[in-house]
Amino acid sequence: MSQHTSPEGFLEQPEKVAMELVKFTQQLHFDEEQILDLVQEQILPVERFFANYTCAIMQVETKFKVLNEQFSLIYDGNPIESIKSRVKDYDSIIRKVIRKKLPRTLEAIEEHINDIAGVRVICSFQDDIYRLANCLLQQDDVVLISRKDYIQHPKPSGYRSLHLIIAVPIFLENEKRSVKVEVQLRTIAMDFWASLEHKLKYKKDLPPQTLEVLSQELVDCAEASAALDARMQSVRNSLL
Ligand code: 0O2
Repeated sequence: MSQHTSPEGFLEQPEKVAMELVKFTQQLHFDEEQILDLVQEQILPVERFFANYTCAIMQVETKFKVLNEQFSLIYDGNPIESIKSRVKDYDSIIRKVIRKKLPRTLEAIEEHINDIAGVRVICSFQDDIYRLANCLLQQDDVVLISRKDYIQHPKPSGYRSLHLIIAVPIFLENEKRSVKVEVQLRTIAMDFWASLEHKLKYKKDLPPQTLEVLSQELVDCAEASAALDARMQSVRNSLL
């Protein structure tokens, strides 16, 4: 049987591999039911794999929604402006597998890629980011794997956010699993900046000189936006 019929093959090009499998089994004179069973057998582990991350996202989103409600009773207003979540798509996972020279197995991907599930929490004020992160990490079912503070230590690009890699339990039909989630906490200003800079990153057709000018402009914008966050925080502190 073709090597592409493994679950790893499905990870790369699921539709193409499924078609290949159908053609192959037709040659062996399987009936339609057998073909569908075979395809299902190959796809199921991949679907389960991604479903776990969707469940973990739900858990983490709920935790933040609860904290948002709680905080609104203590402080004036909700600390969270919005939450954006996503499960990383096939293409991005495979690109990362290649970049990190990982084996193309679900086990290796699960072990080494930490941002398959991503939850981005957008706050108005910087202090709320740390308050929310601390409350999340105090919960006894949340395990902190790593913490990167790009607010205190911005990237050379000007990127600022607080990143947490955590593991949370999900409860399935017959088992409990621990699933990793990347949480990015940032202010509205940090998010606005990151969205624009992300667009520049994927603009491949710019002349190098223009790219350099725009990158420097974005570094300046990041500094201006950090100053704005600090001023807004200070006004808010005076109102509390
Ligand atoms: P996407 O589509 O946003 O998910 P690794 O995750 O292994 O590649 P590392 O060092 O753990 O490497 O990751 P890092 O740099 O701490 O965080 C990666 C994610 O943070 C990125 O995800 C972005 O979402 C965001 N990020 C980090 N640096 C920048 C930056 O300079 N500009 C912008 N706009 N976002 C940044 P991905 O995987 O790039 O993609």
